[in-house]
Amino acid sequence: MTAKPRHSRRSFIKLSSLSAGLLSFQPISAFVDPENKKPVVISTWNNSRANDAAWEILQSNGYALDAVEQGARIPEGNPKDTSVGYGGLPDREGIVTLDACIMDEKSNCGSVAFVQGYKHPISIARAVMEKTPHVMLVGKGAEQFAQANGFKKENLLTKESEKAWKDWLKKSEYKPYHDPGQHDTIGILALDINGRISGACTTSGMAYKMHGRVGDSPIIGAGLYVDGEIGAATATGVGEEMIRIAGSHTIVELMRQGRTPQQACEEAVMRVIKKRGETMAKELNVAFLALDIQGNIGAYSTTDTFEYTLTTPDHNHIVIRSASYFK
Ligand code: SD4
Repeated sequence: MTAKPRHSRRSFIKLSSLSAGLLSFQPISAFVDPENKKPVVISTWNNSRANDAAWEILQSNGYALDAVEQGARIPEGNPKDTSVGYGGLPDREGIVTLDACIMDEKSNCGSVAFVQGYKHPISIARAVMEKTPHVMLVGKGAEQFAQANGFKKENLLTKESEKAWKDWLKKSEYKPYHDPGQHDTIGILALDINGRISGACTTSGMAYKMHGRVGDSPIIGAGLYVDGEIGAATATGVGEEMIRIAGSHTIVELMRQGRTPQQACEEAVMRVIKKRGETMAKELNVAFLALDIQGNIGAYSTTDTFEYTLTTPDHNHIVIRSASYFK
């Protein structure tokens, strides 16, 4: 009797040809587990470079937590990404304030909010998780902690973002919806070859928000939730709506009750629509991603502008348009 091959040649060919020139992969047999769809990384929007960074860790049998942190750092460091980290659009006073959180399969979690002058809040959040008895630090306290832990303080307002803010000031009109061209907040979920699941979420928040406003992204249960026995969920869009329904936690609990990741995302979006009414919900970009510990994924949004990036042994950094309630 011949043993069933654990790894298909098809996976190998697809992965190596699609990834040529992007990354140097280890032999596929070192990490692919097609029967369990592991490893897998999924992130909000077109975040292929973030998935690349995460995949580099996952493909060498690395830890999902390291993968999501390294993935999240990519848009944080990219000045062209105006929704995250360096280059993020400021609040209405012209100040860039950042929010982030991270969570592992054992429900260890860390979060920072309303942080100014540090490019990588996701790594500060991880340090909060690993080095303090707390889950969340905000504002000056988070900045003091960052400084004490060797994070470099720098100016995050790029010339482009400053100009965009000055243009915005002419009308100073804050619309409670998110312009599709303007968001790339990253929520990133990963399942490693050993079945450990983790997530990270990082943002500069809604452009031109009130000074001091914090959205869903650093709130455990709203912008991100992970349960090592069930799966994980993350969110992007108008954070007030995710907070209102504790969106990411809701999705994980729905999966615990037997919904697929897709069904759970759809139910969470429907809850937002029910609470806000169709007329208002049509203006609100709210999107969820979910991943269960078997490697099944789900994605759903209110409006039809949401995309996500998926990387598995069979799908290398493909950007997929999500299903949505409003077409
Ligand atoms: C927030 N959810 O601060 C974030 C914004 C976002 O893409 O997702 N932007 O509400």
